[in-house]
Amino acid sequence: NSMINNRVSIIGVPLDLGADRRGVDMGPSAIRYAKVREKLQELGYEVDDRGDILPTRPDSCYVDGTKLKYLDEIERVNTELCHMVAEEIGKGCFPLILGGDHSIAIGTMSGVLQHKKKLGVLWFDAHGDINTAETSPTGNIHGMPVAVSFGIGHERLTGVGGRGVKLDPANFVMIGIRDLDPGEKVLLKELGVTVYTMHEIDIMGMAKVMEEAIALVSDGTDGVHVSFDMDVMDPLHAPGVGTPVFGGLTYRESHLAMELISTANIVTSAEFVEVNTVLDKRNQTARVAVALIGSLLGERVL
Ligand code: B3U
Ligand code: MN
Ligand code: MN
Repeated sequence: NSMINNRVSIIGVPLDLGADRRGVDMGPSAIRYAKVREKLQELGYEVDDRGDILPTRPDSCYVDGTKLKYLDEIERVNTELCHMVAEEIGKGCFPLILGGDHSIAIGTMSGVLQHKKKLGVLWFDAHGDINTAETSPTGNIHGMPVAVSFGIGHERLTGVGGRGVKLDPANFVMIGIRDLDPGEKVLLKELGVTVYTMHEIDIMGMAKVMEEAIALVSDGTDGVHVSFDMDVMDPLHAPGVGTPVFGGLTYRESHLAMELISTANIVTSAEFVEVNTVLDKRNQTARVAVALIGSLLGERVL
């Protein structure tokens, strides 16, 4: 797989403030317990586990008179993550980020953007994560990283990694969506983001969806990031997530998607987020995440 360097750097981000709910802070540990390093080594990668970026737990939730929760600490952690991701890519390593809640995509994507100015993104999620302070029903920042990556949102978040380079909605594709807030629907249409909801997946099948999605994110881009929120999967297959939504991807559809991305040879960074160990069953969701990471990075049955 030529797009993927044979060196993978693992970065854990045990942040749960963006979800305002305990449990996802143990995601990186759970995924390590499920032997992510061993899986990657089996596949022939040289793995450097850079450890965790450690958040602190502030006792005040609100700052600056905004309705965004834990803005200070989320900005700080994402700024550190941004630098670390940029550093690993600079060394020629493939960054694999383990969450943590999905607000960490702010740091991951701004870090990748330091090197790949025309980045394509495949966003797997039950949710759109494209809220702003105005549209968010919760004030939870894990529902906002997509907006932030387009330069829309609180300046302390859009400022992570510098104001200059942002993502182009034309190269941003969402897959598996089935729960959008009213303001998110408006913004998605306004920006022209391509969204494959569960409806399209049911009608077209995952193979066709991925064929189109891969074409869109590779067209004129210099890299592709895969952001995988475990809640894109059906709760039957991934019960350990903070906000489960019925009617999601099966185990097989998820694997097929990862295998097709791997075969297309386009991926340059990835993150797996929202594993909630408190709600999980015998670490099932973390084990599924590791299996998907394997498929994304080249594992095949035969
Ligand atoms: N859209 C809602 C709920 C939500 C978003 N992401 C997750 N849940 N995991 C919000 O809070 O923005
Ligand atoms: Mn998400
Ligand atoms: Mn989600």
